[in-house]
Amino acid sequence: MTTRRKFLKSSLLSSTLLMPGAVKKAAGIFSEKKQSAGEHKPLIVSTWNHGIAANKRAWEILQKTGSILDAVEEGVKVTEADPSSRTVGLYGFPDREGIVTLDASIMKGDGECGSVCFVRQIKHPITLARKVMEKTPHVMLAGEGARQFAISEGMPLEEEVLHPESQKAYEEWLEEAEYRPIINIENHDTIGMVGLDADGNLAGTCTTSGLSYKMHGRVGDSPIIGAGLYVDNEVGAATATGMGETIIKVCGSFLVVELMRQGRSPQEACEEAIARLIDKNLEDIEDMQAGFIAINKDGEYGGYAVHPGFNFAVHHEGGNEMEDAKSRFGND
Ligand code: SD4
Repeated sequence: MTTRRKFLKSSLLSSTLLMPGAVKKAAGIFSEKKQSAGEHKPLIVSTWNHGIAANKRAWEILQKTGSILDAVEEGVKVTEADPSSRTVGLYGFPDREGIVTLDASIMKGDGECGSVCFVRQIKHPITLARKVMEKTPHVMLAGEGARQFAISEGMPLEEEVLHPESQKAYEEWLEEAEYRPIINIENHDTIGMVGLDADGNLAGTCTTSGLSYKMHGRVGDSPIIGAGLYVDNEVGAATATGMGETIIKVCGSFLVVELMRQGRSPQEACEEAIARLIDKNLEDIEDMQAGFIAINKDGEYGGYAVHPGFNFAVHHEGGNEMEDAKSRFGND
């Protein structure tokens, strides 16, 4: 007997067989594979000015190992270890209690992913996130559990001392202790990186010390798969920066990838996701920055933000350059 489920399946199959390729692509039914292994043009894109140094390192690793996963991990480690970064890694600004807590995520195009959040004393949270992905049956570890896992993996714990600049800024902030996250002004710049290798494999990373002077325990979008980062080998990859709460509300990076699956270019997908994000966050929009970057399998990329000020670094075979993102507001 033909069950209803079987009937639906066979009628869907026969109707999709009759659809022209372009219609199927627009309907998100399949992604056309134009290129095969070895034919893709490698590309690495990452957020903000620190993206240049991170991309450079990622590109070197890609040339050396051929692994896009190694590349995006090693690339953002440059920023995590940079003593001049107040926004990524242990030299970042602290939370309200004067403690630096870190969030990070990593994802491969086959859907494997790992993340850590609210973690202390770890110099390279991105490496810890990769260990969660590769060595545990879980996707995400938080706080003390993440730290214990790091210890069990032989990762050294760093001393909890604020960088002198962070200490000074924190003491100044304590005078009023007013929580006013104005992201471009506080220059609170997460690094998100997405990359494509010559075989068409994608990977991405995202790592941050989160919003400065956040509530102790606050976790942003960066370690949340689908919000701060999403990667799908069938389509492309996206990552986010800015006010994490607004990004989480729209599953931002997942949204960008799904829009590309439906046929949008990376640029169009970022613009549409920002429009959705603005729509869902109208009350806070004046003081709130958020931005996305995205790449697809064809080696196209895009970036877009709510307000001006967001930029990203693009590394392809021709070089490594900064681009200013267009934004929804402030263009007149
Ligand atoms: C967060 N998205 O924790 C991060 C902060 C950030 O540029 O990206 N700033 O919400």
